[in-house]
Amino acid sequence: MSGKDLDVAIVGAGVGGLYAIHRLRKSGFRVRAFEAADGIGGTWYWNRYPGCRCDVESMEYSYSFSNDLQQEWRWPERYGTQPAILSYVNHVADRFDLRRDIELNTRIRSAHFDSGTGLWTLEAENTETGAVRSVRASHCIMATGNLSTPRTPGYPGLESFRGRWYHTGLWPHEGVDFTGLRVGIIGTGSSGVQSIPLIARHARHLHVFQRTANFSLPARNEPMREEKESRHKSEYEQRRRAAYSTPFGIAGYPPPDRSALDVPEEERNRIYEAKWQEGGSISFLYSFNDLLVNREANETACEFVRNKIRQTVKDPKTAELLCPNDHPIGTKRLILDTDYYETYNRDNVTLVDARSAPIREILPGGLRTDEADYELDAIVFATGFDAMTGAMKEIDIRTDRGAAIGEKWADGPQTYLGITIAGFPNLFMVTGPQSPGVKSQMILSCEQHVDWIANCLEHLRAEGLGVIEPEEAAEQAWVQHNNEVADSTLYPLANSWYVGANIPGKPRIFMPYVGGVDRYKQRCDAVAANGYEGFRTAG
Ligand code: N01
Repeated sequence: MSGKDLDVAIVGAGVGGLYAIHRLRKSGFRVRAFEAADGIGGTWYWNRYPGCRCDVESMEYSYSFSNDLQQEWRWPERYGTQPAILSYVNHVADRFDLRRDIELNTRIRSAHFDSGTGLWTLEAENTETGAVRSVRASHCIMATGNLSTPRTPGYPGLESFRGRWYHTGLWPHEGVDFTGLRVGIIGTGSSGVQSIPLIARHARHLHVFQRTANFSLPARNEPMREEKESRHKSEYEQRRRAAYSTPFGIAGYPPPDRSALDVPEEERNRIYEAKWQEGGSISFLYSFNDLLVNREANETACEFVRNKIRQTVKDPKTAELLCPNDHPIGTKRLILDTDYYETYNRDNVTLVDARSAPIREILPGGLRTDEADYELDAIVFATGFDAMTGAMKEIDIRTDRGAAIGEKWADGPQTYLGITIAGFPNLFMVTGPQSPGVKSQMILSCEQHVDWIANCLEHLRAEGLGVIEPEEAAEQAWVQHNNEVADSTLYPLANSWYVGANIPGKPRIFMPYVGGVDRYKQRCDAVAANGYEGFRTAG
């Protein structure tokens, strides 16, 4: 094919995009990644708020593609902090010489496919100069992330605020000194819950505006134990392989075989207590085999955690307000924290119920709810992201045959395997909607997707095929399968970003695949083994 600059254009240089560069280069493809930020790392580049840390353990949350890398890298703590993970990602980029194929400060504004030439043309804007140029590639990989489009509620008056305001997902690189300030934080998802204890240590006063209480478990972070590290490293190969046979892509947790309802209350609570002491979300959700599918079983775990909150938080009114009661535990991302509930025992922290008295406007000196005015010097929006579809929809992706991503996904995402989209030839996503990405160890899912895509491109090259695109019927069947799997669980009951509930007007569709990494990978492998079943190819 003539007139092309690249075999594969990769959009995004987070953990998925970086591995795509490495893997596709190994297969001999000419690749280049385009990244809007002035550094690599995606999520770990942008989310620099105090307390930002991964909720998957360090020994798991890393690449598996190089045994030397996983043996040599030392993780200092049980869970990686944002700076630790970002330095790991930078190490990987240097070690595998990835930077020569990355263009920073480059935002892809549009991607148009021309069926005549069989090429994608991407409009790449230099974020520093505003200069725009075109890049032409046979294939496009969108490694744009699921939680990469921060959203701030459109309260009137924000522009009049005299203090400083921040979004956790766009945190200033130089950090923020809250010493002596009256701070308000809006949002109590993972970002809010992680940052609240740290902001509270420095602020003169911290008001937490909570619309919905979430379940949070103690992370039990600690310095990495040497024996744990060396045991894990000696088992890495088997563990990584075994991870693909588990629902969350993490090995080492024996699957439970009992219902929570088959166990007497005292024993059940002993099991929950052991998990609570151990720390971690998967181990807690693995207490029993029906916590995510049976409401009554789930309620036993909810009540255990509510009682922990009541025991920890001294003021009974505050404790009750912190007790989640609108969703089954685990159906929103289960949060891991360090001293979250304890923080409400500090004299300088006040919990405000933003459900019964919603925030109405930002004032020059603070904010106003239906009930009161609050004087604030700084506001932190921990209000989340336009998750899973936001980053794709921000790019004008279309074809000369009239397909446009904004229209195609107007009522929610439709994909085949969460990797490809009918109507959009030669376009791939890494951990897209309707894949288990966000419900798994994300780096493992990125590797699995990129490997699948690389194998597919090798197949096309070997067969002399220029174009691949999923059939409409295969896509519809996958969308339906996704919905059926989700509906067989309790997940759709929660108003979470999994269903787009945090974005006003976003269609309510359950977006992640919750059938498990194990089932999902088997399906992806079978599709490839059956000659890319469900796909149309052409020369
Ligand atoms: O965002 P969220 P996040 N007025 O959407 C509230 C990953 N992550 O950035 O529930 C008042 O979860 C909103 O309230 P409600 C992880 O997968 C991982 O915290 O919509 N409040 C909610 O409380 C996570 O799930 C890690 O009623 C408003 C909060 O803002 C995902 O990122 C760390 C509001 C948003 O919570 C997103 O987490 C951090 C309004 N107008 C993030 N609008 C780890 O690895 C929104 N809210 C540990």
